[in-house]
Amino acid sequence: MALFDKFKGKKKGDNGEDINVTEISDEVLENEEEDGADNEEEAFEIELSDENPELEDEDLTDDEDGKPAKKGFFEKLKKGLSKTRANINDKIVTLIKSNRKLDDDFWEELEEILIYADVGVNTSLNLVSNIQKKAKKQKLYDSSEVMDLIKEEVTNLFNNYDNSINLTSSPTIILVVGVNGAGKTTSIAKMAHRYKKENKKVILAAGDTFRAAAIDQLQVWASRVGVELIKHQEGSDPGAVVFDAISAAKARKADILIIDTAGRLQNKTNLMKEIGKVRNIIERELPGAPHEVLLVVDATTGQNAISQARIFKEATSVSGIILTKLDGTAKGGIVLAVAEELEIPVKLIGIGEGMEDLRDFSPTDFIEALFG
Ligand SMILES: Nc1nc2c(ncn2[C@@H]2O[C@H](COP(=O)(O)OP(=O)(O)OP(=O)(O)O)[C@@H](O)[C@H]2O)c(=O)[nH]1
Ligand SMILES: [Mg+2]
Repeated sequence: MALFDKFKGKKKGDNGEDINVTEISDEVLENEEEDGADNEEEAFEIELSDENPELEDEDLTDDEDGKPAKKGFFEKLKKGLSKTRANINDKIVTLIKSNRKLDDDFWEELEEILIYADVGVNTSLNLVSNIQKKAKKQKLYDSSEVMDLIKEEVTNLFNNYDNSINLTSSPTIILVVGVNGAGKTTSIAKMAHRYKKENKKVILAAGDTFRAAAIDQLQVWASRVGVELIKHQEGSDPGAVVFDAISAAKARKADILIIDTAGRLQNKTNLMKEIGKVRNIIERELPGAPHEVLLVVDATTGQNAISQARIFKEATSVSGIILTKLDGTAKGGIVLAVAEELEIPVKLIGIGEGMEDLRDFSPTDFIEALFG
């Protein structure tokens, strides 16, 4: 069956066709295995988590200005985070109900809940220590009073960051990087879909030339979303693709150029070198660009997501994180660990496979959906 025909099911596209992200990716991932590339270093072997649920049909309708309808918008976020909510909020509520007093056991158990939800050891210990100090200062003795402090401290974790995507330049160049399977290509499709609906002229660049299937996958998305794709053949130089894409973006007065990159090469060193090369070409061709370097990390990989991010951060400066698949994990506490331990703002979060399921990361909404 042609790749294009495999779309079905969940969400109507611009032309009324259905869009389903999973099926295309499965085929592409199978093709990838056939392609070989089996000698990458271990840190870059990412198994797609089988924690990912079969997602149900969703009922998101759009209003006239193309933004997802307000009704249900927050509910969808809450639903996307429901596993994490059950793992963090519900457990804290139970702890509060069973431990009336703020004794050592209470603080230890709170630490355990956070660590278990992948908030990260350091972040969890710091959070609890700060909450404990404040509780003491405010002379709180009853555990029921502690929830507000938890929300306050979690909010503080995000205070130093600007979570918005910088779209002020024209064209804005967004370079998207991350290991294989993290969700780069589908996140790019979701971004393109959204910006197009906001009446922006979007161009995509198929910078993952390592696999023919990667180019095909992005082509399918570009056609579905209705944006132009600049691509070369499999095995061609990604730098040349990027060069052409920037020329096209300038010539066509595009608002946004989003560049896909390989997540899988022969090894990590090659991958980092390639990202560096692509970045140099962007800088040379458009001073001030790239305006965003977004690192896509899969929330279901837990603490591994943090180590991957560190490696990318060393190789190239990263301006923001796209944290995908939060719907597929109970350990969405990773959002807090990313903020605290990487010092890179989370800018977008993936909470499902539908086209509207890539959201701006709003700390307030996130905390409300988690603890509200
Ligand atoms: N449930 C869920 N699945 C997601 C989300 N984001 C991406 N995915 C799925 O993750 C899988 C991999 O996504 P891709 O976009 O192909 O990943 P990639 O980083 O481009 O992978 P490579 O091209 O191999 O480097 C696909 O099945 C996507 O549908 C999300 O937020 N939630
Ligand atoms: Mg891809």
